[in-house]
Amino acid sequence: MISPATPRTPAGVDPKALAAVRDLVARAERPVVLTGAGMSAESGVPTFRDAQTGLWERYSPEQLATEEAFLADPALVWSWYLWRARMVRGVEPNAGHRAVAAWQERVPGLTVATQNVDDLHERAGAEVLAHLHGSLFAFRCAACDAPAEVDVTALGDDDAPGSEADLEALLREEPPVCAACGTGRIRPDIVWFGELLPAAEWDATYAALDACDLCVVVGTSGLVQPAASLPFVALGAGAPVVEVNPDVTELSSAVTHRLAGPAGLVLPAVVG
Ligand code: BV8
Repeated sequence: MISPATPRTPAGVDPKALAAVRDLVARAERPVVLTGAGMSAESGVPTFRDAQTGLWERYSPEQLATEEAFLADPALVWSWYLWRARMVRGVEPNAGHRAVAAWQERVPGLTVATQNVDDLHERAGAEVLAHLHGSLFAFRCAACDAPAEVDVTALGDDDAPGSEADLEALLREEPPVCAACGTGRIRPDIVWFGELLPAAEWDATYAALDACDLCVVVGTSGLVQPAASLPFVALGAGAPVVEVNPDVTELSSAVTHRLAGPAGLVLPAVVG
């Protein structure tokens, strides 16, 4: 007879590893959940590994997510970010986001730090300590750094946010001129490749990992530095590190337990 407390083991996940991780979760008082693009994949937000779709397929994120690209073609980069922001507004948090929020509700000492620039953790009810790479919904002046308000839902035609027609409408958008200095262009408050991560977010995440009693890393390929090195802070502090990812990654050989499945299935089974 399976007790109701025993969750079904998601396909591909080692039952023994799942049981060990459930035990660690039950005992953790200061867990840290580190998330990457795979956390939002089941919500319909493409990861960086996914091939770009539609009009974007001829560009790579590494090309567009740079200051050089923005200076070379402000309208192209600006419309890519507006389109992504509107696309995120058109999707919902998944069961993985909801499981993290439920866990934090149960264990207030739980910290969430994410590489993701979407707001799906927050929309699932979780409090996020750090967006290590910024947010699709924050903007600032490229010249004077003054923060700027941009209502992404007001832009584009009334086509479905994130659709091709929506994108076509946005492609004609030029980034606005800064109202504070009158010269700079408004850019996303996002960390582009070649740019430093925000020191406060980095320091807070580092400190949380140095003091944690469990680290769960979800949906990251572990390729982009310096965020990819963060799980090693937890390992160095003697905490177990659990990876939730259907694929083997740069981190897989170093973690304590690997749960080889999608966040939306594995996290509810882990958090229970
Ligand atoms: C820095 C915001 C230094 C943008 C992002 C040359 C010049 C300068 C720097 C470098 C250089 N060469 C290398 C570097 C360092 C560079 C870097 O690491 N490059 C990589 C490509 C090698 N890093 C930087 O540039 C960083 N800054 O180094 O500054 C410096 C020093 C001095 C002076 C000045 C500067 C800045 C890096 C931040 C870049 N910005 N995001 C935007 O979003 O538009 S990074 C971006 O890519 C994401 O935020 C994320 O961090 C990363 C993608 O990684 P993942 O999140 O892991 O996503 P990915 O698609 O890779 O993987 C998804 C995973 O999910 C997969 O494993 C998949 O299996 C899994 N998955 C899929 N489905 C699911 C799932 N998992 C669970 N459930 C599922 N359902």
